[in-house]
Amino acid sequence: MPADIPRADCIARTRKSDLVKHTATSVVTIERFIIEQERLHPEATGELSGLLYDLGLAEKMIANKVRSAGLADILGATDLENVQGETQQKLDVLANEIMVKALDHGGRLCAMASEEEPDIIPIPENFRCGKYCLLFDPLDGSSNIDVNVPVGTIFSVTRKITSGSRGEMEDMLQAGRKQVAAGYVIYGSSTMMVYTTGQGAHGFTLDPSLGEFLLSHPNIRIPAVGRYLSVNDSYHGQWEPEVQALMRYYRGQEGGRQPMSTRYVGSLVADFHRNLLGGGLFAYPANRKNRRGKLRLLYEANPLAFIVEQAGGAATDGTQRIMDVQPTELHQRTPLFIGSKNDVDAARSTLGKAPADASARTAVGSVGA
Ligand code: AHM
Ligand code: MG
Repeated sequence: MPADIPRADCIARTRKSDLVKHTATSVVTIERFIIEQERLHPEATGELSGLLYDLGLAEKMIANKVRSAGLADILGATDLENVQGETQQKLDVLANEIMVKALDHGGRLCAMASEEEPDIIPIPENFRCGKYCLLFDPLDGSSNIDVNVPVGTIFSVTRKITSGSRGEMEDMLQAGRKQVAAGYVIYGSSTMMVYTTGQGAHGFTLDPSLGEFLLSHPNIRIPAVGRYLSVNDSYHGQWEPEVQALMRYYRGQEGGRQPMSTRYVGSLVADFHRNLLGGGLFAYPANRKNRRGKLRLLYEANPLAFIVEQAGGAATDGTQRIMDVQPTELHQRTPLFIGSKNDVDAARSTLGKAPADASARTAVGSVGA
């Protein structure tokens, strides 16, 4: 077995029947996995698979840039132009450009939207339009780059619903439950991609020697009760009393819950990824200054909600399942409580009434209960 390939028997929270069958002469690449999943749908045209490959390429390109970020700064310090004579750009702008250029010409998309751009990104007139829409945050947590903390890319794919030849705003403003695929990449100590097309959430680790994402975490399942609480406590004084009470519950100060351990990287992808694998809750509540919180519904909350639900978890804004929220604006913000199901249910039963996911039947862990 090549040294960098994760060993199947080391993978946590994977059922025995899902163990990855990498051998010295055969590996499960993301491409092979996508093809095998596509075979389960005889009606599939291959367009979504093609889109997922293109995303994988864009993400490998971004991973390269992120890895040399410190170096680029050193080189850039003496001369703010790169070798091609272009002005050096901030990494989040670069990541945005990489995504757009990798995905605008494949004939699979009708339009894109990015956290980095104010309006819809049209497909250039000289390229064919496809049936999917792509929404993304090209480099989440980019304020952490200077201190070498993991950052990530998050993406969401929906179907075109308008009848015109190009994508329109209506195509972008679809509720999260309409997503056909979603994923994220974490540029951490290794680069990992986790994605779903609605048939479970699966993780792939980039093998740098092969330049390929290899299946390392099939069928991820998030524990129902979390170990970790990820929240920025500095907003405590600005939270409503119900949110303050909810945090006391998570910390075991009231309501009889086993106290959670606080872990907050300040990079959503990194916090979410840890909680997905180990069990936990990420919370970015509304506060008195930001009545809708900070995170973006379309680029951050929806795709991560799709993944977490596929892994057995849940996501709510406090009153509504995230994937049921009808977006009205491209850059709409939302409060977010996402992760282990029982802990998300506690947020819902404390802050609102509606179930956090379609299958939620029981109100678990209401504060003070
Ligand atoms: P960004 O998309 O501009 O990077 O902002 C989102 C980031 C998340 O990654 C992170 O969870 C959050 O902002 C941190 O915000 P705060 O510093 O208010 O805790
Ligand atoms: Mg972001």
